[in-house]
Amino acid sequence: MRDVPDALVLLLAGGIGSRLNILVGHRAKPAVPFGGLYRIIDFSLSNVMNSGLTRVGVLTQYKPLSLMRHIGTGEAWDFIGRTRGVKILPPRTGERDSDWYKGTADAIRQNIDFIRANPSEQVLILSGDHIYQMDFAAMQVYHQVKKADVTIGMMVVPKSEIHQFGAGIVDRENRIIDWEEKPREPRTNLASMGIYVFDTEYLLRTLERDRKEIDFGMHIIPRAIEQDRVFAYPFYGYWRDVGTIQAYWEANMDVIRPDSDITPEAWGIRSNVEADGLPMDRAPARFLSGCRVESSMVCAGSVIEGTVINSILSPGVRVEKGAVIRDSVIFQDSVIERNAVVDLCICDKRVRIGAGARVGDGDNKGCPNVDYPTHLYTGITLVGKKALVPENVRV
Ligand code: ADQ
Ligand code: ADP
Repeated sequence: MRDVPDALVLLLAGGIGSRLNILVGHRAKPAVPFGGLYRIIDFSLSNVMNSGLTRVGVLTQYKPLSLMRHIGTGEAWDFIGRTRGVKILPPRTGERDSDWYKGTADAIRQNIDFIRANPSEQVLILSGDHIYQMDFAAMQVYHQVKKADVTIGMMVVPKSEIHQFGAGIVDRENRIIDWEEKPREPRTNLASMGIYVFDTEYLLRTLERDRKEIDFGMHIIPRAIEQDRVFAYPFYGYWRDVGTIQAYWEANMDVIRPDSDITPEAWGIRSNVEADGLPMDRAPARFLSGCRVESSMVCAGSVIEGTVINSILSPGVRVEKGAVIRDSVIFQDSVIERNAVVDLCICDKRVRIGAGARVGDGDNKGCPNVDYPTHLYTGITLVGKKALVPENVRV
C-alpha cells in the first residue's frame, strides 16, 4: 500500500450563499444548522479529520462570527496538538478596498503565506457547504498515481442540473480533456464537486503567474486542462451542494428517510456540541400524552405534546398541544404554540409560532422561475431567527 502524501487543507467558507435567504442573514452558509445537531461545515471538517489530515486553514469572509464560534479551537475534530491545527483565515482587509477576496482562487492567493508556512506535498481545497462523506486519502493517492498537477472530485449528476456546476469531459484514463464552468447547454453529466488536490509547487506557481485568474472553475481549471495534467477523481457516494433552499430542505429530508443515504453517525460526522449549547446540558426529549411523532428526528431538550410528521427538530423545540409540524426543519429552541400548524417550513433558532397560527401551505411546487430559469419557486416557507408569528395569523 502506498503512503498517503502529506497535505495542507484549505477550506473555502466565505461565499455569501444569498440563495439561502434569511438563513444566511447573520451567518455564513457553512454555519447554517443542518440535520438537527450539525452545521453544514461539520461534514467537511469531519471528512478531513477522518481522512487523517491534521492541518486546516478555513477561509472566511461573509459574516464569520457563528462560524468562528462553532469551529473554536478545533478540538471537536481533534485538530489540537503539536502537529495539528485549524486556523481561521480572515480576508486581508485594511490595505485597500480591493483586497476583499474576489473569487475562490483569489482567496487562496491571498493566503499564499499560510501555504508557505505549512510546507506540504499537496494542497487539498474544499468547500464548506457540501453534505457528503469522502475519504480524501484515496483521492490523494490517486492524484499521485496519475502524476497529476490537479485532481478534481467529480460525480455524475442529472443533466438538468449540470448548469450549476463545472462540467468536464474525460478520456479513458479519466484525464479531463474539456471543461465548461456552469454550461448553458449540457454536453456531459460529469460535474465538479469543487474539491481539488493540487501539487503544492504547481499551485504556488499557478497563483503567482497570473493575478487575473481569480476563480478556480472559471479561470485556473480551464487553463490547466489546456496546458497541464488534470484528472477527474470519480466519486459515487452521496454528495449535495446545499446552496439553495430547495436543495437544503431536500438534503434534510434525506436524513430522515427510512433508507437514508445520509448517515452522519456512521460517517463519523462530529459537531461542536459545547459551543452550540447542544445536548450535553439538556434533558432527554419528552413525549407527552397525546403526542404523535412519525418519520422524524427529535433532539434532546425538546418537549412534544402535538403532532410531528416527517420533520427534523433541533434541541429544545416545544410543540404544544394540538400543534402540527409537517415536512419541516425546526432549529434550536423554537416554540410552536397550541393548535398552530407549520407545514413545509424551515424555522430558524428561537422562533415562536403563536397559538392557532398557520405557517406554510404544504405544497412544494418546485416549478421553474420564469425570470431566473436556474432558480426554482418552491413552496418552502422560511421563518427568520427569533421571529414571532402572532396568534391565529396565516403566513
Ligand atoms: P460554486 O459553488 O458556484 O462553483 P463558488 O460560489 O465560487 O462556487 O464557491 C465555492 C466555495 O467557495 C463555496 O464554499 C463558497 O462558500 C466559497 N467561497 C466563494 N467565494 C469565496 C471567497 N471569496 N472566500 C472564501 N470562500 C469563498 C464551484 C465550482 C464548480 C463546482 C461547484 C461545486 O466553481 O466548478 O461544480 O463549486 O459545488
Ligand atoms: P447562530 O447559532 O444563530 O448561527 P451564534 O452562534 O452567533 O448564531 O449564536 C448562538 C449563541 O451564541 C446564542 O446562544 C447566543 O446567546 C450566543 N451569542 C451570540 N452572540 C453573542 C454575543 N455577542 N455575546 C454573547 N453571546 C452571544
